[in-house]
Amino acid sequence: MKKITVTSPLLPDLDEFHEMLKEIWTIKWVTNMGKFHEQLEKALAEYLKVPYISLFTNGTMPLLIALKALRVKGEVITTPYSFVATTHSIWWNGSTPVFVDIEEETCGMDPEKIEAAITPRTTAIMPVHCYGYPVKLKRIQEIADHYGLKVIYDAAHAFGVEVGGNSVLTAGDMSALSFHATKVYNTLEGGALIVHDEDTKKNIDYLKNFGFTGETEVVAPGINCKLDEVRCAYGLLNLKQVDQAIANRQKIAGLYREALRGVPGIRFFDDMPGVRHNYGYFPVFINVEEYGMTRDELYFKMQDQGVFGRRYFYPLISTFSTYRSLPSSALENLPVATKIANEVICLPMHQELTEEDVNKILKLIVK
Ligand code: T4K
Repeated sequence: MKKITVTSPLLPDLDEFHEMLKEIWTIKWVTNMGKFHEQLEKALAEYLKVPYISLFTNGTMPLLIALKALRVKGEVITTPYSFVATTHSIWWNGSTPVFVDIEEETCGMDPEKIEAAITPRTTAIMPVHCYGYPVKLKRIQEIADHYGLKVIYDAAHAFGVEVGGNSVLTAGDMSALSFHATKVYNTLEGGALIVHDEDTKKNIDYLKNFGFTGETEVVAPGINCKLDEVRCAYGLLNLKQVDQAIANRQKIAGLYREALRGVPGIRFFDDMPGVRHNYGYFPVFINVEEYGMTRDELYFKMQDQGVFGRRYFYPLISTFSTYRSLPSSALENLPVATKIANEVICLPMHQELTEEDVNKILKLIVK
């Protein structure tokens, strides 16, 4: 039986990649901000319509480096409905995560829950553009400005997402991207931090390279999270085909929506007005009473037939042992996130899915 997985990596043409590898082998400059690193930063800044970008070895380290660079301490308000790396970055920074609930319409942090979570120790907010759906940027910024808080967006899912023609990545103080193999755009492993000015970019570049500003000068206790030349070359090639990949994904989203609209007990997201989506994920939410089957019954029934969706994001981060004793992890504080985590299945969604695959998946869902 053919296995249909939730995602499949976008891979560059092997011959073209080989040509670039030959060049790297000739030059023998394989890491530490070489030619392809410089080219990829430039190309991505242009593609993403952002002024300054710094590449990283994955999408977790830019979150941590953002917290360090902005000297965030104390408590950081965040969402329990995400990949665990979001909260882990706060923990690694030595800060306390404070969870607030999400809103059903985007699965992002509910801005109206933020103020009640602010204490004298609060210094920052870390929302997530979950599935690439932008959170309420304006409202979050208003609250942050009012209370003097930093905003670091976990934009791991938001590659290429635009609101009103502007990149969603320019919101807040900094935004972190993931270029993991499972993402719309990937460099195998990789990531980036988007910042607003040259000085901050310089600082971030120092921090990701041990704090070195030159051969003999170290200005800060930096760490090593650089992206090597091989992955930068791979990333340059993938950038050429990411628009086509997004277009293919958009077509699949259209097929899913057409077939699932009106099916009792199945909810899904439509495009948001004025937003350029990247179709990274296609979550559906199962209402057991109306659908007549639990989320897990459907999830495992699909697996039995070779269809491997994923329950992103179940369980909630706030239920993991490291975090469950935090006061903000209390279930009554997170009713919407708890409900959504029990309803969600991300259906297979990637550039290579065929109509036949999609029909097979839909047959299992639409009774
Ligand atoms: N913030 C958010 C909101 C995130 O979602 C993530 C990562 C991060 C921060 C941190 O960014 P990174 O430091 O990871 O760059 C995956 C990814 O590993 C993770 O990057 C991602 N979020 C998360 C949502 O999903 P898993 O444990 O579900 O991956 P895995 O290995 O089970 O793969 C899922 C499916 O993808 C497989 O069933 C098949 C397919 N696959 C996967 C890989 C690795 C392939 O076909 N080929 C592959 O090479 O976490």
